[in-house]
Amino acid sequence: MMHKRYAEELARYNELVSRKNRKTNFYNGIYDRYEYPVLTRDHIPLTWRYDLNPETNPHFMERLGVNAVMNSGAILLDGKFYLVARIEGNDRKSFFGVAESDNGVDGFRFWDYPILLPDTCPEETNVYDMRLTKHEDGYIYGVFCSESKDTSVDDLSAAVAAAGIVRTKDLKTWERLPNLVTLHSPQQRNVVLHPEFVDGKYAFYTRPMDDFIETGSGGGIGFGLCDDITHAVIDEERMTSLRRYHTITEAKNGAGAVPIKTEKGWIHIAHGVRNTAAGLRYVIYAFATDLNDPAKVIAEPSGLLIGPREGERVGDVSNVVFTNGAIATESGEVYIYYASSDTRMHVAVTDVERLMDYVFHTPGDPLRSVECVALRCDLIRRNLEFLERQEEQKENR
Ligand code: M1P
Repeated sequence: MMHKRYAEELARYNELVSRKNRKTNFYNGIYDRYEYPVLTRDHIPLTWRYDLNPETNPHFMERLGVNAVMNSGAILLDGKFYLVARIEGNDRKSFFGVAESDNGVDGFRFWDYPILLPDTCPEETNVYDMRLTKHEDGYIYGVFCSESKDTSVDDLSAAVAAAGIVRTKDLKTWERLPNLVTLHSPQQRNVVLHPEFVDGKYAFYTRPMDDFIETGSGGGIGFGLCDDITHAVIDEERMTSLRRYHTITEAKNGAGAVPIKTEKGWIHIAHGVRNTAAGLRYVIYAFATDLNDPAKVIAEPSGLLIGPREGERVGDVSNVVFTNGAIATESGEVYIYYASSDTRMHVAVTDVERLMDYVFHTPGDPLRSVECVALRCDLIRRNLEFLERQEEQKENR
């Protein structure tokens, strides 16, 4: 006999995972937002949380609760949309689970089991934020943060972040490779594998850090090459998109989705962090790098592409939007998956044409208020002149 509450909870779960999503009336011409998150903690199957046997769980209690579903890698395989989500248990440990949808905006359902990674790293305590790269070598790589306790200092919270690497062909069987070694950066998070070889080598976007939270001397998003992905070692890290004073990247930034190849350059969707009286504020921004030299920034629009809005502002870590996955389809649609406030997953949908227009034609940040307002006055003047010309033409007709 099932517990009487099971049918009720199952009905609620089924209703949630079959709910249709729809565009909101948010408008900026760049992307569409969707009304409902694509994944939340309530999308986690009941079998992952409850013991369904009334003999061992007479009160139908959650035995292994889930606190949040967030920062997800994304990939399109055989026409289906897959998210490898970061699932955080009530115990604060994160792990990965594959959720699948036919259309990328709703209907995401987790597979029967989460991913059980090969346990090759005994000191590793936590794993999160996997980026999925379909590499030209034929593998799908997952690069994620592998976090361990920092035993070199007498501080219970001190941790070390490194980039863990796994690879697969089907998202089912995962081979764990040794963690990335960056010879000149003590810590790494937000590492992304570039999908193509560069000068015959594997290329990674890195985020050099002196410390677990503070990037310290790390000047922004780095880029490094390595010969052998099965023992990935990066010596030199070149800088790509930089942190800058009084911008959205002042405190730190980090690569997000695997860059999207376009005819004019690689488009990167990343995150930038600034400090506020209420703590760190995370937003999503975009930039482009050269097709032949993916470390060289060739366009960087000013400011944020996606900021936390309305309910997105509130969660476990409020005032955060964060991306580590986007999908560009063959027909040119782009699905940007982002988490809000380290709590739930959303999608913003655009296309390559609009993204390119945004990245290559939005003015860069002049870095000073007086120049920003001059830029805006110039836009207003051109608009007023344009409107005047339209009026004149109407009168002359
Ligand atoms: O809490 C916000 C984000 O903080 C970290 O990002 P960063 O390394 O740039 O500080 C990550 O741990 C990320 O998971 C988290 O969403």
